[in-house]
Amino acid sequence: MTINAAILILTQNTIERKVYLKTSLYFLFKNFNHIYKYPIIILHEGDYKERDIQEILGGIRGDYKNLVTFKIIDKEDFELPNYIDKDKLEKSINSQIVPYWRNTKYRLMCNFWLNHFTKYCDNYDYVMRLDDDSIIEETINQDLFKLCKEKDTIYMSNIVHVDCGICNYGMKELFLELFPEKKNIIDTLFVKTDINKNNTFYNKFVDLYKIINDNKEITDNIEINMPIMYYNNFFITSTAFWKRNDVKKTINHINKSGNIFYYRYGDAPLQTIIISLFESDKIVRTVFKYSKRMQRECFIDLNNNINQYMPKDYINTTCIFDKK
Ligand SMILES: Nc1nc2c(ncn2[C@@H]2O[C@H](COP(=O)(O)OP(=O)(O)O)[C@@H](O)[C@H]2O)c(=O)[nH]1
Ligand SMILES: [Mg+2]
Repeated sequence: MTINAAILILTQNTIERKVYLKTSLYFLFKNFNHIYKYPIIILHEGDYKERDIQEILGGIRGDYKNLVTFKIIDKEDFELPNYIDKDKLEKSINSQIVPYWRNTKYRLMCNFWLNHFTKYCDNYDYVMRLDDDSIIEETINQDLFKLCKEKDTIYMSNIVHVDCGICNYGMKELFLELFPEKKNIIDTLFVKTDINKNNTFYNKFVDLYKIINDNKEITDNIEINMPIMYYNNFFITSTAFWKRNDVKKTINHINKSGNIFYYRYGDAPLQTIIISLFESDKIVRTVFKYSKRMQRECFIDLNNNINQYMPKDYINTTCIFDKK
Protein backbone atom coordinates (compact mmCIF):
# COMPACT_ATOMS: atom_id res chain seq x y z
CA MET A 1 0.00 0.00 0.00
CA THR A 2 1.47 3.36 -0.95
CA ILE A 3 0.43 6.30 1.11
CA ASN A 4 0.63 9.88 0.01
CA ALA A 5 1.70 11.50 3.22
CA ALA A 6 4.09 14.11 4.59
CA ILE A 7 5.26 15.52 7.89
CA LEU A 8 4.87 19.29 8.37
CA ILE A 9 6.93 21.33 10.80
CA LEU A 10 6.25 25.07 11.13
CA THR A 11 9.23 26.89 12.51
CA GLN A 12 11.04 30.20 13.02
CA ASN A 13 14.68 31.00 12.48
CA THR A 14 15.73 32.12 15.95
CA ILE A 15 18.70 30.70 17.85
CA GLU A 16 16.42 28.97 20.33
CA ARG A 17 14.04 27.52 17.75
CA LYS A 18 16.87 26.31 15.55
CA VAL A 19 18.23 24.23 18.41
CA TYR A 20 14.74 22.84 19.07
CA LEU A 21 14.29 22.01 15.40
CA LYS A 22 17.59 20.12 15.17
CA THR A 23 16.73 18.11 18.27
CA SER A 24 13.19 17.38 17.15
CA LEU A 25 14.40 16.22 13.71
CA TYR A 26 17.01 13.97 15.32
CA PHE A 27 14.37 12.16 17.36
CA LEU A 28 11.88 12.13 14.49
CA PHE A 29 14.37 10.23 12.33
CA LYS A 30 15.74 8.08 15.14
CA ASN A 31 12.35 6.98 16.41
CA PHE A 32 10.13 6.99 13.33
CA ASN A 33 11.20 8.34 10.00
CA HIS A 34 14.42 6.43 9.32
CA ILE A 35 12.13 3.43 9.02
CA TYR A 36 9.14 4.90 7.16
CA LYS A 37 10.90 7.60 5.11
CA TYR A 38 8.09 10.12 4.68
CA PRO A 39 8.87 13.54 3.20
CA ILE A 40 9.32 16.27 5.79
CA ILE A 41 8.35 19.81 4.84
CA ILE A 42 9.70 22.57 7.02
CA LEU A 43 7.42 25.58 6.71
CA HIS A 44 8.78 29.03 7.52
CA GLU A 45 8.10 32.69 6.83
CA GLY A 46 11.12 33.24 4.60
CA ASP A 47 13.56 33.66 7.48
CA TYR A 48 15.43 30.44 6.69
CA LYS A 49 18.17 31.42 4.24
CA GLU A 50 20.43 29.08 2.24
CA ARG A 51 23.07 28.75 4.95
CA ASP A 52 20.53 28.06 7.72
CA ILE A 53 18.99 25.38 5.53
CA GLN A 54 22.44 23.86 4.98
CA GLU A 55 22.99 23.89 8.71
CA ILE A 56 19.77 21.97 9.39
CA LEU A 57 20.27 19.50 6.51
CA GLY A 58 23.89 18.98 7.56
CA GLY A 59 22.62 17.44 10.77
CA ILE A 60 20.54 14.83 8.98
CA ARG A 61 22.38 11.63 8.21
CA GLY A 62 23.17 10.26 4.77
CA ASP A 63 20.44 10.15 2.16
CA TYR A 64 17.79 10.84 4.76
CA LYS A 65 18.48 14.53 4.18
CA ASN A 66 16.86 14.15 0.77
CA LEU A 67 13.56 13.65 2.55
CA VAL A 68 13.64 17.17 3.98
CA THR A 69 12.59 20.30 2.09
CA PHE A 70 12.04 23.87 3.20
CA LYS A 71 9.02 25.84 2.03
CA ILE A 72 8.24 29.52 2.45
CA ILE A 73 4.62 30.00 3.41
CA ASP A 74 2.50 32.76 1.84
CA LYS A 75 2.93 36.17 3.39
CA GLU A 76 -0.84 36.44 3.97
CA ASP A 77 -0.76 33.35 6.21
CA PHE A 78 0.80 35.42 8.97
CA GLU A 79 -1.16 38.63 8.43
CA LEU A 80 -4.01 39.71 10.65
CA PRO A 81 -7.39 39.16 8.96
CA ASN A 82 -8.92 42.52 7.99
CA TYR A 83 -11.96 42.06 10.26
CA ILE A 84 -9.76 42.13 13.38
CA ASP A 85 -9.80 45.39 15.34
CA LYS A 86 -6.10 46.01 16.02
CA ASP A 87 -6.69 48.34 18.93
CA LYS A 88 -8.94 45.85 20.69
CA LEU A 89 -6.41 43.08 20.04
CA GLU A 90 -3.55 45.11 21.47
CA LYS A 91 -5.51 45.93 24.63
CA SER A 92 -6.48 42.29 25.05
CA ILE A 93 -2.90 41.07 24.65
CA ASN A 94 -1.67 43.69 27.12
CA SER A 95 -3.92 42.17 29.79
CA GLN A 96 -1.69 39.04 29.95
CA ILE A 97 -4.39 37.59 32.17
CA VAL A 98 -2.80 34.11 32.32
CA PRO A 99 0.86 33.13 31.77
CA TYR A 100 0.07 31.48 28.45
CA TRP A 101 -1.95 34.41 27.06
CA ARG A 102 0.86 34.98 24.53
CA ASN A 103 1.13 37.54 21.75
CA THR A 104 -0.21 38.31 18.26
CA LYS A 105 2.20 35.98 16.48
CA TYR A 106 1.14 33.06 18.65
CA ARG A 107 -2.45 33.74 17.61
CA LEU A 108 -1.39 33.90 13.98
CA MET A 109 0.26 30.50 14.44
CA CYS A 110 -2.99 29.05 15.85
CA ASN A 111 -4.88 30.66 12.98
CA PHE A 112 -2.43 29.04 10.54
CA TRP A 113 -3.20 25.55 11.86
CA LEU A 114 -6.89 26.12 11.42
CA ASN A 115 -7.09 28.16 8.25
CA HIS A 116 -3.95 27.88 6.16
CA PHE A 117 -2.06 24.61 6.64
CA THR A 118 -4.21 22.78 4.10
CA LYS A 119 -2.71 24.93 1.34
CA TYR A 120 0.52 22.99 1.79
CA CYS A 121 -1.18 19.60 1.68
CA ASP A 122 -2.38 19.43 -1.92
CA ASN A 123 -0.12 16.52 -2.84
CA TYR A 124 -0.96 14.47 0.23
CA ASP A 125 -3.89 12.46 1.55
CA TYR A 126 -2.51 12.58 5.09
CA VAL A 127 -0.23 14.95 6.91
CA MET A 128 1.42 14.80 10.30
CA ARG A 129 2.12 17.97 12.23
CA LEU A 130 5.08 17.95 14.51
CA ASP A 131 6.28 21.11 16.25
CA ASP A 132 9.93 22.08 16.33
CA ASP A 133 9.90 21.64 20.11
CA SER A 134 8.13 18.26 20.14
CA ILE A 135 10.29 15.26 20.91
CA ILE A 136 9.32 11.70 20.03
CA GLU A 137 10.86 9.94 23.00
CA GLU A 138 10.53 6.30 22.01
CA THR A 139 10.57 4.23 18.86
CA ILE A 140 7.23 4.08 17.12
CA ASN A 141 6.99 0.55 15.83
CA GLN A 142 4.27 1.06 13.31
CA ASP A 143 3.63 3.21 10.31
CA LEU A 144 1.08 5.62 11.75
CA PHE A 145 0.01 6.85 8.31
CA LYS A 146 -0.69 3.30 7.20
CA LEU A 147 -2.71 2.74 10.34
CA CYS A 148 -4.78 5.85 9.56
CA LYS A 149 -5.43 4.72 6.02
CA GLU A 150 -6.37 1.17 7.02
CA LYS A 151 -8.79 2.36 9.68
CA ASP A 152 -10.10 5.33 7.68
CA THR A 153 -9.02 7.59 10.53
CA ILE A 154 -9.51 11.32 10.09
CA TYR A 155 -7.58 12.52 13.10
CA MET A 156 -4.98 10.76 15.19
CA SER A 157 -3.34 12.31 18.21
CA ASN A 158 -1.81 11.29 21.50
CA ILE A 159 -1.95 13.41 24.66
CA VAL A 160 -5.36 14.50 26.00
CA HIS A 161 -5.36 17.65 28.06
CA VAL A 162 -7.72 20.31 29.43
CA ASP A 163 -7.02 23.76 27.99
CA CYS A 164 -7.36 27.15 29.65
CA GLY A 165 -10.99 28.26 29.99
CA ILE A 166 -10.18 31.97 29.94
CA CYS A 167 -8.23 31.67 26.67
CA ASN A 168 -11.18 29.81 25.16
CA TYR A 169 -13.96 31.87 26.77
CA GLY A 170 -17.25 31.64 24.86
CA MET A 171 -16.09 28.75 22.68
CA LYS A 172 -18.69 26.34 24.03
CA GLU A 173 -21.48 28.85 23.50
CA LEU A 174 -20.27 29.52 19.96
CA PHE A 175 -20.50 25.83 19.07
CA LEU A 176 -23.89 25.49 20.80
CA GLU A 177 -25.18 28.36 18.72
CA LEU A 178 -23.93 26.67 15.54
CA PHE A 179 -24.98 23.12 16.44
CA PRO A 180 -27.85 23.23 18.98
CA GLU A 181 -28.79 19.68 18.00
CA LYS A 182 -25.33 18.45 19.04
CA LYS A 183 -25.52 19.72 22.61
CA ASN A 184 -24.88 16.24 24.03
CA ILE A 185 -21.55 15.93 22.25
CA ILE A 186 -20.56 19.52 23.00
CA ASP A 187 -21.31 19.01 26.72
CA THR A 188 -18.80 16.14 26.85
CA LEU A 189 -16.04 18.31 25.40
CA PHE A 190 -15.90 20.95 28.14
CA VAL A 191 -15.30 21.05 31.89
CA LYS A 192 -17.24 23.81 33.64
CA THR A 193 -15.92 26.02 36.40
CA ASP A 194 -17.02 29.39 37.77
CA ILE A 195 -15.13 32.49 38.70
CA ASN A 196 -16.79 34.72 41.25
CA LYS A 197 -15.75 37.92 42.98
CA ASN A 198 -13.39 36.10 45.37
CA ASN A 199 -11.38 34.58 42.55
CA THR A 200 -8.00 36.18 41.79
CA PHE A 201 -8.81 36.31 38.08
CA TYR A 202 -12.22 37.98 38.55
CA ASN A 203 -11.33 41.67 38.19
CA LYS A 204 -8.83 41.10 35.42
CA PHE A 205 -11.38 39.02 33.52
CA VAL A 206 -14.12 41.66 33.91
CA ASP A 207 -11.73 44.24 32.43
CA LEU A 208 -10.78 41.91 29.59
CA TYR A 209 -14.42 41.10 28.85
CA LYS A 210 -15.19 44.82 28.61
CA ILE A 211 -12.30 45.38 26.20
CA ILE A 212 -13.47 42.57 23.94
CA ASN A 213 -17.22 43.23 24.22
CA ASP A 214 -17.28 47.03 23.86
CA ASN A 215 -17.78 47.81 27.54
CA LYS A 216 -20.63 45.37 28.07
CA GLU A 217 -21.14 44.35 31.72
CA ILE A 218 -20.84 40.71 32.73
CA THR A 219 -22.71 38.82 35.46
CA ASP A 220 -21.19 38.44 38.94
CA ASN A 221 -20.68 34.73 38.52
CA ILE A 222 -18.73 34.02 35.37
CA GLU A 223 -19.10 30.58 33.81
CA ILE A 224 -15.88 29.32 32.30
CA ASN A 225 -15.78 26.19 30.13
CA MET A 226 -12.42 24.54 29.68
CA PRO A 227 -12.13 22.48 26.48
CA ILE A 228 -10.90 18.90 26.59
CA MET A 229 -8.55 18.50 23.68
CA TYR A 230 -5.82 16.54 22.01
CA TYR A 231 -2.49 18.32 22.12
CA ASN A 232 -2.01 19.03 18.45
CA ASN A 233 1.75 19.56 18.44
CA PHE A 234 1.52 16.01 17.16
CA PHE A 235 -1.40 14.92 15.02
CA ILE A 236 -2.10 13.14 11.77
CA THR A 237 -5.08 14.17 9.73
CA SER A 238 -6.78 13.30 6.50
CA THR A 239 -6.40 16.41 4.36
CA ALA A 240 -9.73 15.90 2.55
CA PHE A 241 -11.68 16.48 5.77
CA TRP A 242 -10.55 20.11 5.98
CA LYS A 243 -11.75 20.79 2.44
CA ARG A 244 -15.35 19.78 3.15
CA ASN A 245 -17.85 22.61 2.78
CA ASP A 246 -19.54 22.00 6.13
CA VAL A 247 -16.15 22.07 7.87
CA LYS A 248 -15.09 25.24 6.06
CA LYS A 249 -18.39 26.90 6.93
CA THR A 250 -17.86 26.10 10.60
CA ILE A 251 -14.32 27.46 10.52
CA ASN A 252 -15.55 30.65 8.86
CA HIS A 253 -18.05 31.14 11.62
CA ILE A 254 -15.31 30.78 14.23
CA ASN A 255 -13.14 33.22 12.28
CA LYS A 256 -15.91 35.82 12.20
CA SER A 257 -16.16 35.83 15.99
CA GLY A 258 -12.58 37.17 16.02
CA ASN A 259 -11.97 35.13 19.15
CA ILE A 260 -8.92 33.32 17.82
CA PHE A 261 -7.35 36.77 18.27
CA TYR A 262 -9.38 38.65 20.91
CA TYR A 263 -9.23 35.74 23.33
CA ARG A 264 -6.69 33.08 22.40
CA TYR A 265 -8.81 30.31 20.98
CA GLY A 266 -6.45 27.39 20.50
CA ASP A 267 -6.17 25.52 17.26
CA ALA A 268 -5.97 22.33 19.32
CA PRO A 269 -9.41 22.53 20.99
CA LEU A 270 -10.93 23.85 17.77
CA GLN A 271 -9.60 20.89 15.79
CA THR A 272 -10.70 18.38 18.43
CA ILE A 273 -14.21 19.86 18.60
CA ILE A 274 -14.70 20.15 14.84
CA ILE A 275 -13.71 16.52 14.21
CA SER A 276 -15.81 15.37 17.18
CA LEU A 277 -18.86 17.15 15.80
CA PHE A 278 -18.56 15.79 12.27
CA GLU A 279 -16.76 12.44 12.56
CA SER A 280 -16.54 11.46 16.21
CA ASP A 281 -15.85 7.80 15.46
CA LYS A 282 -12.90 8.64 13.24
CA ILE A 283 -10.68 10.16 15.91
CA VAL A 284 -8.12 7.70 17.20
CA ARG A 285 -5.76 8.04 20.12
CA THR A 286 -2.33 6.55 19.61
CA VAL A 287 0.05 6.27 22.52
CA PHE A 288 3.80 6.68 22.40
CA LYS A 289 6.10 8.69 24.62
CA TYR A 290 6.59 12.21 23.36
CA SER A 291 6.76 15.59 24.96
CA LYS A 292 6.28 19.25 24.23
CA ARG A 293 8.51 21.91 25.65
CA MET A 294 6.17 22.86 28.48
CA GLN A 295 6.45 19.31 29.85
CA ARG A 296 10.23 19.49 29.93
CA GLU A 297 11.11 23.08 30.79
CA CYS A 298 9.88 26.03 32.80
CA PHE A 299 9.35 29.26 30.90
CA ILE A 300 9.34 33.02 31.40
CA ASP A 301 6.05 34.62 30.36
CA LEU A 302 5.52 38.11 28.92
CA ASN A 303 5.15 39.49 32.47
CA ASN A 304 8.68 38.16 33.17
CA ASN A 305 7.45 35.54 35.64
CA ILE A 306 8.90 32.05 35.72
CA ASN A 307 6.23 29.34 35.25
CA GLN A 308 6.31 25.57 35.63
CA TYR A 309 3.75 23.26 34.09
CA MET A 310 5.71 20.02 34.15
CA PRO A 311 4.41 16.67 35.40
CA LYS A 312 5.53 16.08 38.99
CA ASP A 313 7.90 13.22 38.15
CA TYR A 314 9.52 11.52 35.18
CA ILE A 315 6.89 8.81 34.81
CA ASN A 316 3.68 10.80 34.44
CA THR A 317 2.54 12.94 31.53
CA THR A 318 -0.08 15.70 31.61
CA CYS A 319 -2.52 13.44 29.78
CA ILE A 320 -5.87 13.37 31.58
CA PHE A 321 -6.57 9.84 30.28
CA ASP A 322 -3.53 8.56 32.16
CA LYS A 323 -4.87 9.83 35.47
CA LYS A 324 -7.05 7.75 37.73
N1 LIG B 1 6.75 30.71 11.39
C1 LIG B 1 6.28 30.82 12.63
N2 LIG B 1 6.15 29.71 13.38
C2 LIG B 1 5.67 29.84 14.64
C3 LIG B 1 5.31 31.11 15.19
N3 LIG B 1 4.89 30.91 16.47
C4 LIG B 1 4.99 29.59 16.70
N4 LIG B 1 5.45 28.94 15.60
C5 LIG B 1 5.71 27.50 15.47
O1 LIG B 1 4.53 26.81 15.77
C6 LIG B 1 4.79 25.70 16.61
C7 LIG B 1 4.04 25.88 17.94
O2 LIG B 1 4.52 27.01 18.61
P1 LIG B 1 4.88 27.00 20.15
O3 LIG B 1 5.33 28.38 20.50
O4 LIG B 1 5.79 25.86 20.45
O5 LIG B 1 3.44 26.75 20.80
P2 LIG B 1 3.09 25.97 22.16
O6 LIG B 1 3.61 24.59 22.02
O7 LIG B 1 1.61 26.07 22.25
O8 LIG B 1 3.79 26.71 23.24
C8 LIG B 1 6.31 25.63 16.78
O9 LIG B 1 6.85 24.71 15.85
C9 LIG B 1 6.75 27.05 16.50
O10 LIG B 1 8.04 27.20 15.99
C10 LIG B 1 5.48 32.25 14.37
O11 LIG B 1 5.19 33.38 14.76
N5 LIG B 1 5.96 32.05 13.10
MG1 LIG C 1 5.47 24.06 21.58
